[in-house]
Amino acid sequence: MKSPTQLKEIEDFKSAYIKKIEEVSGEYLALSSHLNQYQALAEIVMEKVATQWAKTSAQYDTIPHKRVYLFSIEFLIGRLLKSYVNSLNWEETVKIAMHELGLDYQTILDQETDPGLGNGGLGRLMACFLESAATLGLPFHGNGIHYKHGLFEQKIINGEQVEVSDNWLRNGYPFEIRKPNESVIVKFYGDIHYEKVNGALTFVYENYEPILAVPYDLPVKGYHNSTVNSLRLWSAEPLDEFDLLSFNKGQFIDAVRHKSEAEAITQILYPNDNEAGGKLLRLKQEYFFVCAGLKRIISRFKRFNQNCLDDFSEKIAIHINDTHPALCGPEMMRILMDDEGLSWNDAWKITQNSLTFTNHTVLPEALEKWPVEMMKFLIPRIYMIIEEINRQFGESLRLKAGLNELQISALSIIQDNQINMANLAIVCSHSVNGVAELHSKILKEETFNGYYKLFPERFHSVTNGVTPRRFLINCNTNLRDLITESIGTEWIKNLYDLENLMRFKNDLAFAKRFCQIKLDNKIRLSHYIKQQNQIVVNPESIFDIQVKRIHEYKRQLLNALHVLHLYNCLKANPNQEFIPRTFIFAGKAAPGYYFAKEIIKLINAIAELVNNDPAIHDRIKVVFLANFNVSLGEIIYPAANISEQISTAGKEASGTSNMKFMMNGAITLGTMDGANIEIYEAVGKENIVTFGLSSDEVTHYEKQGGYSSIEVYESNEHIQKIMHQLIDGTFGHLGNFQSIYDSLLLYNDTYFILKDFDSYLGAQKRINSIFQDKTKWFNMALHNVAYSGRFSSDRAVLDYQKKIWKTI
Ligand code: DL6
Repeated sequence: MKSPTQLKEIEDFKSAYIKKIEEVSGEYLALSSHLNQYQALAEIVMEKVATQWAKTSAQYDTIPHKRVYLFSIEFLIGRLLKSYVNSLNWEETVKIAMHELGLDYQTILDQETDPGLGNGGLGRLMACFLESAATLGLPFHGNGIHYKHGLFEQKIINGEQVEVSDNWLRNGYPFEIRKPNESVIVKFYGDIHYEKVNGALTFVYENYEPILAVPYDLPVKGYHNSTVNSLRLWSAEPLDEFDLLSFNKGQFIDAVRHKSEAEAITQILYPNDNEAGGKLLRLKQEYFFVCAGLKRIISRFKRFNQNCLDDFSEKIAIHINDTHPALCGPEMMRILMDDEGLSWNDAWKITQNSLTFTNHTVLPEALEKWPVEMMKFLIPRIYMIIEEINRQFGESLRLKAGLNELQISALSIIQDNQINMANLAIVCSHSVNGVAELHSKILKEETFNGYYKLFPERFHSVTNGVTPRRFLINCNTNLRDLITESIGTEWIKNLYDLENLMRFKNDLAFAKRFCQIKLDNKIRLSHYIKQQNQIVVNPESIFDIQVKRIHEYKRQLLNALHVLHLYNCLKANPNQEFIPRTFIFAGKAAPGYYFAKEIIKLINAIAELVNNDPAIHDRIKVVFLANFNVSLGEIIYPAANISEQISTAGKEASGTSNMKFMMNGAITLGTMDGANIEIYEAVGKENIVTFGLSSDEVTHYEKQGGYSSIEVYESNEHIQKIMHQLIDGTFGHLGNFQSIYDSLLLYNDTYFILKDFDSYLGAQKRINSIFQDKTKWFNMALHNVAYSGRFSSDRAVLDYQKKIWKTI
C-alpha cells in the first residue's frame, strides 16, 4: 500500500516528466524517442541533484573542515542516471511513474553513454572514492581531464580486437555544467630569463603559448544523504576562436590551426594501462590539468581566507593519484613563488605539507620518466623548479643524511637525462602509500627502498576498496533485497554489517533464495551473451569469469591454455564425468600492445574450436564479450561463480575486480597477490582457492634470470600438447600463435605461466569437486559476501582520512 505522500510524489513526478519531455523534444510523450525520454529524466534528476549541490557548496564555505582534492588523469565514473536516482532514494517513485506512463525504465537507462574516462582499476578507484566520500559526507573533490574521446570502443571482428573511437558526448551530456567564468590560462613553451629591474633581478617568462582551461563540473551525489561534491574536469580551448591576423591575410588554415592544436590537449585519453606513454601530448595533458586545478584551488582558498595562504596545508590536502599528476609539486611551488610572491622555503613548506602520493604499480614499464629536453621545451619554468628541488634534495642528503654521491644519484629526481616522476612525487609529498599490504611492502623493500630507509614515517599502506552502492546494491538488486530483509539496512553504509549474514549459514530457505538469485543473474548474463555473441550458454554450468584489462602479467593466457587443456581431455576421454563450465572473458588491450591482442585472438580461436565441436556436447563454452566497461561489469559481477584473479604474484598492485566479484558471492580463484591475500585473510582459507608461486618465489627466480620453461615443458605432456596446438594449425583459418609459443618457450616465460600451470590445474580440479557439494558452495559464497566489508571504498576513504590526510 502506498501512502498518500508517495502517491502524490508519483503523480507530481509524472506531470513534471510529461512537461519535461515536451521541453526537450518539442513532442508529446507518445511521440518521443527513447533518447528524449532519457534526456527528460536526466534533466529532472539533475535539477533535484543540483539543489543539494548548491546547498553542499554553501555549507562547505562556512564549515572549517579540511578539504581533499584528488588529482587523477582518469576518473572512470560509469553511467550516472541510475546511481543518482537511487542515491536520491527515488528508485521506487521513478520506476512506478515510468511504468504508469507506459515506459520501459531499463530501456531509458540504456540510452546513457558510459563515459570511458579511464583505462581500468586506477580510474575506477577514483570514482569509487568520490562516491564513498560523498556518502560519508566528506568534502572531497576530483580534478581531472574532460577528454572529448574516452577509451576506445572495442569490437571483435574475426576474433581480433578492432578499436573504434569513443564519442561519449555525441548526444550531449546532461550531468555536467560548463563554467567558463572559472576558466584559467595554462602556459606552454616560451623563454625564460632574468632581467635587472631597478637593480633587482626579475624573472621574465615570455613568448609562451597560452591555452584556456575551461572546467566542467559533475555532481558526485552521496547515497541517501544530501551531500553533493564535485568532480571537475578541465577542457582545453584556444584563447580566441581563430587567429584574426592569419584570417585577414587569407591564410584560413593557419587561422584555425591554433584552435585545433589547443583542443588536441584534451581530445583523447591515452589508452595504455600500466604502461607509460612517453609522448609530448601526454606530458601536456599532465601539466594542463595540474596547473588549472591548482590555480583554481589556490585562488578559491585565498578568497575564503582573507588572501592568506599560511594555513593552506591544514585546510587542504592535494592527492597525487599515481605519477601522472606528479607535476603538482613544482607547479604548486611556481604558483606560490611566482604568482603569490612567497619565498622558496615558505612555498616548499606549504607544498610538501599539502601533497600526498599513491603509487599504483611496480611494473617498470609503467613508472613514468620524461626526457629532460622535452620537459624543458614544453614547460621551462617547471623544469627550472624541478632542477632546484632536486639540487636542494641532493644537498640535504649529502649534509643531513651523510649519503655519498652514488647513493644520492640513485635517489635523484633527474637520472640519465630523464625526470623520474615517482621520485619527484615522493620528494614533494609528506606521504607515500601502496594500495594493498603486499604492494606497500614491495614499495618499501624494493621499488622505493632508498626513500623508505631515509623517511620510513612517510610510508603507508591503504588497501583499495570499491563502492558497494554501484557494485552490489544497484547492480544486484535481488541480493540487496534479500540481505536487507535478513539483516536490515545498516549494511548499506557500514558494509562490515554484512557479517550478520553468517547467522543464515544453516538456514535452508535463505540458502535457496541466495542460490536462486545467483542463477537468475546468470540467466540475465546468458541472455546478454546470446544477444551479443550468438552463443547459447548453460546457466547451470559454472560461470568462470576473468574480466579486466588484457595484460601479460594478469595472465589471461594461463586461463586460456587451461581451457584448451580441458578441451583436449574431453576429446581424449569423451565419456568422462565433467562439470559443465562457461569461461567468460572480457577486457581491452592497449591498441599498440601486440601480444595482448594476440591473447584476445587466441581466446576467440579457442572459443570457435570448442563451442563448435559436437564432441564436447556443450560441456565447455568459451565467450569473449566485447567492449568491457563499467556498465558491462555491472551485469557480469553478480553472475559469477568463479572470480579469476591469477596474476603473477607480486605484479598486481591490488586489483579491484576481485572485490566486486567477492561482494556478489563469487569464489576467488587466485594467486597470493595484491588484495587477494587480504581476501584470503578475510574469508579464511576454506573459502578461497589459491595456487601458484608466491611473490618471494617469483622474485627469487627473477634474481636468477628466470626459471627454465623448457624443463617444465619437457616434463609435462599436457603442456607439450597445448604448446604444439599453438603452432600446428589447430585453429585453422584463425592461424597460429607463434609469438605466444615463442614467449613461453624461447623467451623463457617471463610471467611464469607454464611454471604455475600444474598448480592452477589442481586448483581448478578442487573447484570442480567443491561445486558438486551445493551446501559447501553456498557456504563459501556466503562467506565471501559476509566478509566483504573491509573491501568497501568507505573503509578505504576513512583509512586515507586517518593515516594520510589526517582529516579525522
Ligand atoms: O589501485 C588501483 C589499481 C590496482 O587495483 C591495480 O592492481 C593496478 O594495476 C592499477 N594500476 C594502474 C597503474 N597505472 N598506470 N599507469 O593502473 O591500479
